[in-house]
Amino acid sequence: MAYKVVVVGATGNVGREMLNILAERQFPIADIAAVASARSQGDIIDFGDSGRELKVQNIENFDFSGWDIALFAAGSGPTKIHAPRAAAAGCTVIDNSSLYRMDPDVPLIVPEVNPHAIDGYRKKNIIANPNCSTAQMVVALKPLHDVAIIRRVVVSTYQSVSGAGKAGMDELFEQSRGIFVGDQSTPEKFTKQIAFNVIPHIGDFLENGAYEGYTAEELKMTRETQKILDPEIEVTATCVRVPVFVGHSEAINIEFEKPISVAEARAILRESPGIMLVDKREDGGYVTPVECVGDYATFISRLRRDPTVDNGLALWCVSDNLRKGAALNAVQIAELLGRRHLKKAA
Ligand code: 11C
Repeated sequence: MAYKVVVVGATGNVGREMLNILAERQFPIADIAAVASARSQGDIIDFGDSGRELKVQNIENFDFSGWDIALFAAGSGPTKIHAPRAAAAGCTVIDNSSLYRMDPDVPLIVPEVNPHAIDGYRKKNIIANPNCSTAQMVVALKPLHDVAIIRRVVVSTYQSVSGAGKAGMDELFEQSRGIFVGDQSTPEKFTKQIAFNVIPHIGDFLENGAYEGYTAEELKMTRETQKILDPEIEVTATCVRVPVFVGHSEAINIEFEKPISVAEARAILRESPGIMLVDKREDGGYVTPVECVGDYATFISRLRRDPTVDNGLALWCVSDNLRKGAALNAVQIAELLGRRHLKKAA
């Protein structure tokens, strides 16, 4: 069985990674279309390293009938218009935007964590992909939660500029260059200088409710973790932008209901899907974001007891935000959909 697949937002950071990963993983493709805004119509892009080139089609008049799966990496605005159109035409949407994540009729899926939840996709024919910082965290939390039941998570993120799109990457590059050559520009994409700096602000500030003063990105980490993993888990997040091009890092403190030793956690994580444990207590015995770029895994390092709570662990978690945080997870959802549903329907 092979599928007709559309990548929407194919010219952006995540769309290109979707094409790369579909090709890398030899996803069973009967036909593939690269779709983007009118601005990119007619551009030629690579279908990963397959040797095949695709001519970009205009989303405004793209007909989704007859296509099986659409991977959307188009942002909330275009997605709001075109995802329901695709879904109604019988093409299952896997959406990377935040638009549908908390919709009770839309499954929010990380295949290593809650694959069974995909079965609810038919209500809207849409499946949501989580925020990048949530995806890698729940991959790390799930196997530990299964054994010792997580009650509370305190997480600080170190998020790369690619999370803010190509414009974020360009701003870091231009600012860094400008500082060396004495040609400094005013920040546009970020609120302050990002080169040689860190900014404790991702997403809009929340003005009311229990999470007043947090940012939208921080609340996504709480709500999405609850929807994907367990609604009882409390998450308090501080999300920080750092001058790294690709790869999000997270320092995570976890409080469990039951005791769990470092040795047990280490043995569990070593066997868990999607995780690479790289944790030597010596110089360089941990993974940094530059080392995770282009990889599929969520890397765990610096695993240790947190002695400030009864049953606590602390760890360092790094992953490629454009891959596990976005494009890879979306392709894994497509693979899961094929295995559990489309094949049966054929
Ligand atoms: C960032 N996590 O790093 C964001 C990007 O809800 O999909 C992804 C935003 C989202 O800026």
